[in-house]
Amino acid sequence: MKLTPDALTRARNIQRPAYDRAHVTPGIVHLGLGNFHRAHQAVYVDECLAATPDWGIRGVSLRRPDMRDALAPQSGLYTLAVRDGAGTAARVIGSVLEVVVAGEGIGPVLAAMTDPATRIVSLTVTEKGYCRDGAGDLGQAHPAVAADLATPERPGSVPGLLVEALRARRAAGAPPFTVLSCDNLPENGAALARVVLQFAALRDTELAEWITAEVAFPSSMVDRIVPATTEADRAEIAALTGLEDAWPVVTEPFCQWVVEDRFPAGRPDLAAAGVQFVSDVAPYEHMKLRMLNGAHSTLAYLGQLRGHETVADVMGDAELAELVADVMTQSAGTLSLPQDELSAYATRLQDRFRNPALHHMTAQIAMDGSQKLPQRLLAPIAEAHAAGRPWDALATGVAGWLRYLERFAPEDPMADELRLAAAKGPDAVLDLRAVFGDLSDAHWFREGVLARLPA
Ligand code: CS2
Repeated sequence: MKLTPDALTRARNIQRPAYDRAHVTPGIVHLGLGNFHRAHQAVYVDECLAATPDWGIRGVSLRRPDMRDALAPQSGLYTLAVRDGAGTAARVIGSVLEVVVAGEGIGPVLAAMTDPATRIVSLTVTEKGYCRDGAGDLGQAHPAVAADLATPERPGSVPGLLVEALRARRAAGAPPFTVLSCDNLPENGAALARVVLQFAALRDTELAEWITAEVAFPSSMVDRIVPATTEADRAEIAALTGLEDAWPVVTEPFCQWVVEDRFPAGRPDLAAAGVQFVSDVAPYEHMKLRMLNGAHSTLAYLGQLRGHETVADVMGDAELAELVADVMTQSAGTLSLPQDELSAYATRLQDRFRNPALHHMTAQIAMDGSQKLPQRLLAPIAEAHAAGRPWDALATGVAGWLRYLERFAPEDPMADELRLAAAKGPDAVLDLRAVFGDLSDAHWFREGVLARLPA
């Protein structure tokens, strides 16, 4: 039986939406409708729809049609399978109402974003979607940005798309939406505002001023480990529920969302669904990016080099498990939160990494290293060094990346440059200022990293 609203009524072992989907109307447009969004923000929104049904989600796939093709015959429904050593709990999420594909024509995407009912545009477009240069400014040489500056009414980049939608809303006299970044970047709201405002200023300075004055870009820290879905997942979930889902999503029990409470256009009651609203997200973002993601990147590269397929496999390698713990301790040393809280966080993270049922692939985390390393490992290295604290475990992670680049073909927006540099040797990779910034010139840094290159 294929998953459809009708079939759902006959399924077993499954939790169903606690509201009537017929009454749900869209209030959010989400850019980058991938597995992460479906296991995270869409679940929190699902919790809110019984009380406030006017916050349904219209999802946007930026390029590929495969998510739309999977979800459209299911009326947007999909299975969330939460897995740990004790088993799998299945739940059907109903908050995604439809999916549109930007690559097939930007018209429907802009129509959704300019609909006055849309009060939040949220994003999971990954680090590279922000089109930043090494200093965090809009990369004007970025091909998608250059194309959008030439034909701004048909945008293909994320900054171009947000600016065009905001321009159209302003022209129509409609209030703006709130722009909610859910990507793994420090101060992600401010990072996004910066590229959006720079793009807007290149188009029209008055528009840039209006965006500065009227549009809120709250920051948020998102956390849930979400592996890519496999054929084995599809089969296991069909066997459990009796429903064939074209694209279920598997995740861990842990889930966290810390959000800066700045939503002038309103928001669903996400606090009731467990979201933490705070005035400053930065301490949480730094903690998560350095302790979780920094350890993740380290174990991904070292794990790949030793032939470990999954995060749990790496945690079963005593030497690497110790390195992971050291990365967490050394990055915790750079953070301002109480150290006992941070050590409890580290213990919990290591338990999450050991989840035997998740099959989180090291190859998945190894992607896009050039975009990830600066905030995950390089910033804490610079700070630890300046404070005279240890940073050798963090340097081992960077060294792991250098070795990985020599032996694997990286999936990375800088793949060509990385391949060329890696062919010349690790020193040439360390010369890439777009990744390393001023650390490229720091003798202590180069020496510390090169001394830790794995065999
Ligand atoms: C991972 C993250 O792929 C990666 O780079 O480090 O996706 C990680 O699983 C999430 O940030 C966890 O919240």
